[in-house]
Amino acid sequence: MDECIFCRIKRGDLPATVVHEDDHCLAFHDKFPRAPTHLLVIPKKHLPDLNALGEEDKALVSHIMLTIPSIARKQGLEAYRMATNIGAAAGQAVFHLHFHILGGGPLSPL
Ligand code: DGP
Repeated sequence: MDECIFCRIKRGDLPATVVHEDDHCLAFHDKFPRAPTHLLVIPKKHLPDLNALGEEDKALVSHIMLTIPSIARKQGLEAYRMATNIGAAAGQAVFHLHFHILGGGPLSPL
């Protein structure tokens, strides 16, 4: 976990443009944006991906799902896509659960 890029951002050891922080999650701009606005929302708790969630994380997930629309609204996003990759074959490169928020312009269809 010491080496996890997103844990390092969470601790302030790596710079990031943070747009939201609370007790449970952090949102910041993606370093390699693939949309005019590309944010990442992470739980502060280190979880490798969605599959790692347990019953004990119900409140955390609920909090993040309720926080994402608020973050998007504050960023002026009327339309946006939220996505999470699970596993390298699906494109996951950072193994700390994160939700991409993509918007600010037309998105290609999935
Ligand atoms: P994924 O492929 O779903 O694991 O997405 C990981 C995202 O993390 C990818 O869009 C690029 C972004 N990323 C990688 N390293 C950094 C970093 O050091 N800072 C920030 N802000 N984003 C990063």
